[in-house]
This record gives sequence, structure tokens and C-alpha cells, in this order.
Amino acid sequence: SPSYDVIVIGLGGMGSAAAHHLSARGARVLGLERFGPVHNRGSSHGGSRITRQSYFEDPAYVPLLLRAYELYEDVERATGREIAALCGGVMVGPPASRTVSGSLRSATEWDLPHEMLDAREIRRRFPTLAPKDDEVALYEKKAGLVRPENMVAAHLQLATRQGARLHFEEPVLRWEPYRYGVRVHTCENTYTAGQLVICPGAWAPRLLTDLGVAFTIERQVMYWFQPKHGTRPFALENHPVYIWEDAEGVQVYGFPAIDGPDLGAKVAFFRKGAVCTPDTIDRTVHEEEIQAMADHMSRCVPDLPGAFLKAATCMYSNTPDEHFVISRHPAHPESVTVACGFSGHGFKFAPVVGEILADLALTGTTRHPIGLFAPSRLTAAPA
Ligand code: PYC
Repeated sequence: SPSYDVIVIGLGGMGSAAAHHLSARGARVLGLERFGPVHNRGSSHGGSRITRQSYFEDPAYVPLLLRAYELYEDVERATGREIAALCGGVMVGPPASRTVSGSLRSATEWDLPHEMLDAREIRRRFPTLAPKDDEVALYEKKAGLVRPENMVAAHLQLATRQGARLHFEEPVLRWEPYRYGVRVHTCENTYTAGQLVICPGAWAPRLLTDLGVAFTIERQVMYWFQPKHGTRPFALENHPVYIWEDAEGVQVYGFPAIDGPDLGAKVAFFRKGAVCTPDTIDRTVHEEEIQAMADHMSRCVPDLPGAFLKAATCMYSNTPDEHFVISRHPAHPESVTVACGFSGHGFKFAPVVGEILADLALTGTTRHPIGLFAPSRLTAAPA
């Protein structure tokens, strides 16, 4: 059975980045992916993902974001592909909402450039947005979007250029500790390596049965609408990305019109999906879902929901506290590293996660602060 320094399972957002960083450091890498390159069956497609630094989820993410932004530029320079477009972003909601207060906390703790806007100022600066009088926004000039397909393609391209072997359409059946490393069985072959990096996305419950983390896989829908008065007011140079939390705590997020004249602008609910598995996810988007999205947007971005143009489904892999898991595998700490449970907000971190995974697999440690992502927080027995 062919032998490698490191096998990477999963070549989506995180695994492709890991394959790049590992091979850049000279490791002999095998990447295994159940679908083709840059596919649309997992969690790394749909043309755009938000990126931002004033991170409402927790200030502990900020140093990783600062590094991710540097790496966006490195990948752009190395491949000539557009990775990030920093058009600015607003985090909107009642002042006490998690979206606003959490963003402000991170901005303050890390001294990140930002502005607080009241409802009048939001309307004046961004006329497509219609906040209620008691809603406010944190505006961050450095927020914007990343291009998931371009980023995955770029990381795969770099990994290949650096000598990684990447096998597509080759699902992993199982893996196990073997001698001083691991053995991975696919539908075609068995491979051995000193180190294994598992980036399973929504396949985490299947590939990480002994991790002890209760993942919930969630179906998500992305919608594209034709703005009622044309795409110009939604053009990248005129329009921020936004995350908008209402008084009931429902969050939506959206983008400028970046997907060409026929695709309008994209919007989605942030976490409002049905529980699914990769095998059972309903890929049909139903009329009543489209209507619910259009109704919601007509209250906050009223010019957006003109004609419905297209929808696509993807999956979130949620942990119980919605923080990531990035760690050596507690049951196999010498040879297995995991990155999973990105809970719908991970893609923007892909390049820095790749760097961390290469650190962990090749040296057993990392300079990056990843304490928040230890699986022990989710598996420790109650006192
Ligand atoms: O991570 O910024 C984000 C995000 C917004 C909606 C889904 N994810």
C-alpha cells in the first residue's frame, strides 16, 4: 500500500488549504476527496462567503482573521485568482443583539477600525438598507467577501504544483491507527502515512465516530434575487455585505450583486435549517421557502426581493456551542489531526486553518491561539 508523510481526508475549504500548506513545507501529501475538485455537494460553494474581523462570535477569533487576511493576499499573488473583495460590511440589529454587541466587543478588544451607525446614518450611507429606528450597525471597512470556489481551486492548484497527489472521486471508507501512523481504506485502495489530517465537513459524524462531539448537520439555502430597480445600487462599489439580526434573534446575511448581470444578489438565513445528513439532504428549494425569504427581506432590504432567480443548498456542520474543533485527535494524539464543526462561519478562516493543520501534523503544536477549539470542552464529563 502506497505510503505518504500525511494523508488529508476531504479537499473542500479546509482540506485543500491543508494540502497546500503541508506540501509547501515539503511533506509528501496524499489528498482524498469523495467528489470532484471544487464541487457543490458540501459547504464550500455558492460564489461568496462573508469575511470580517470584528467577530461577534468571540474575540478569540480575531488573531486568526488577521492572519487569514494576509494569506488571502498570498494566495491571490501566487495564483492570480480573486480570493477576497473587501467592499465593507455592516452588522445590523438592536444594540444589545449578539450581532452588534459581539462585533463591538471584538472591535474594542482588538482596537479594530470600525464605526457605529444609528438608523438614520445607515439609511444615508446605504440607501438600500431599511433599518428600524431602534436598530444600529457596526460598520467595518475591511469586511467583505471571499470567493469559495476560487479559494479551493487556488489551494488545490498550489498543492499540485508543490507535488501533492490529489485523488478525486475516491471516498474514504474508514481509517485506523497502523504501526507508527495511520492506514486509510478507500473504495479503491489502502494507503498508509505517518500523519492523518481529517477535514470531513458534513461527513464528520461518519468519519469521526470516536471524537465524542455531537455534530448537527443542517441544511441551508442560498437565494439569488433580481433587485427591483436593477443591480446598480447593489454593485460591489456601492454595497456592503451585511449580517442583520432582528428583535427575535433571526439573522440574515447578504452580498452585493457580484455574480453577473443575470444572477442579482445573494441572501440567506444564517442558521435556520432542517437537520439532515449528506445522504438525506433535500436539494429541492420549495416555493414557501422562497416566499419566506422574500418576505423577510422586504422588511429590511426592500429593493432586493424582485424576481427570484436561483437557489442552492449547502450544509452547516454545527457543534453544540457553534465554535470550531481544531485539534490533535484526543484518542490518537500522535498521528491524527482534525478540523471540523465549522458551524456555518468557517470558510473565511480556510487559509489559516490550513496553516494550523500543517503546524499540528508536522510539529505537534502551533503558534496560533486555538484553545477555544479544543474538543475537550464538548466531551468533558460534567463535574
Ligand atoms: O461567517 O460571516 C459569516 C457568515 C454569515 C452568514 C453565514 N456565515
